[in-house]
Amino acid sequence: MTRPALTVRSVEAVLVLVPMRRPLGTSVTRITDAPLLLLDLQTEEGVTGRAYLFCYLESAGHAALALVRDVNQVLAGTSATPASVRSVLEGRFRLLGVRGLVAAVLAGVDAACWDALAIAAGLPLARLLGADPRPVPAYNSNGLGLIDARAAADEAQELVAEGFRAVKMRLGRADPSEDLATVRAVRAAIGPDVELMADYNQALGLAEARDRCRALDDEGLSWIEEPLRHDDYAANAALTAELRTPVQLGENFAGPRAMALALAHGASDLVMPDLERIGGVSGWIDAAAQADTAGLPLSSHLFPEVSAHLLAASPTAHWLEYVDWANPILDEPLLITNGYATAAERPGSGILWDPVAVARHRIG
Ligand code: SMN
Ligand code: MG
Repeated sequence: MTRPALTVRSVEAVLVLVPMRRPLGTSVTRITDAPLLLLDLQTEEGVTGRAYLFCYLESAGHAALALVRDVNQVLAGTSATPASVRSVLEGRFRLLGVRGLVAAVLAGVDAACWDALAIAAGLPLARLLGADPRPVPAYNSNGLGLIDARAAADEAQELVAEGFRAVKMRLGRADPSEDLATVRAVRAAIGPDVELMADYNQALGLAEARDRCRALDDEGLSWIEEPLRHDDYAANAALTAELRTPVQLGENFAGPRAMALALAHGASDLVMPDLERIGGVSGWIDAAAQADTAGLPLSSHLFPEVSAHLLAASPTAHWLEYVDWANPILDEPLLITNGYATAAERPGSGILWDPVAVARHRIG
């Protein structure tokens, strides 16, 4: 039998609740603190791979923490390659179903495995994936929730002043004219040269989306994100065909097969998979190949530290979504320079915890 290069010793997790610098009000919920599950995959060889999950709700963080205990039980002593880890974990969770939170935990463990592999190889993750780390354009997504037009205009200026050439705002107010007025106020505040993205977080039905998105079609938005429920690919395709503004979908692609189905429907002009929902680094590699084959621009969702490596290695890389939510517990947060994110040059994905900050924010 071939000996594995790395063997899993343990997989451990810590749950932290990190206050966000700018609370994020979306069309469905308002988030003020980020529940992050910090994963450490230790190997017998002394290399530790790290990754974190964004759990959306504190309760989901505690549930994910419990799932990691099962992960640890079945992985200890097995090969730390992503393919082997996936096959062991898919077996463990098959009867429960590899979906939702279970799939997210598997994606996090996959990302931690890739981190360990890259550290063991002495390479930044982007190089392990066959690419040079290179600057990727980033938009500032830290805020611009559902706040009133004047506050949004001020906040948009602050987001640009943090060193970005693009920002994303949330839409989906009960009154469409308030959305339109806020888009115009933000545009007036940032000027014509800063790109502006808008995200409905699935707030609309098709008939309403037709009216509301058409009314925004001349506002110069770089994209309209998730106007409809994410998995009604036929409805998304109909809307995409009608609008001049590109439609963006992807943070809810539940693995590469869901993305393939969306692409087969022509559901959007642009795609933005999420590391935790697309299946970790392994899932992203599949997604990046699909976007390349289909000729679709590919952006990232959250997880800017790992996404900077992944986009550097993605042929149709478009925008990196920048959020600073993990910064308080990271030892060396991702650097943004002149609106570009550059993946860390140190081996791995560059994720290191700040132990003092982790202890301060730990809730599980
Ligand atoms: C979003 C992501 C995570 C939490 C709240 C809102 C949003 C985005 O959909 O794309 O940033
Ligand atoms: Mg979104």
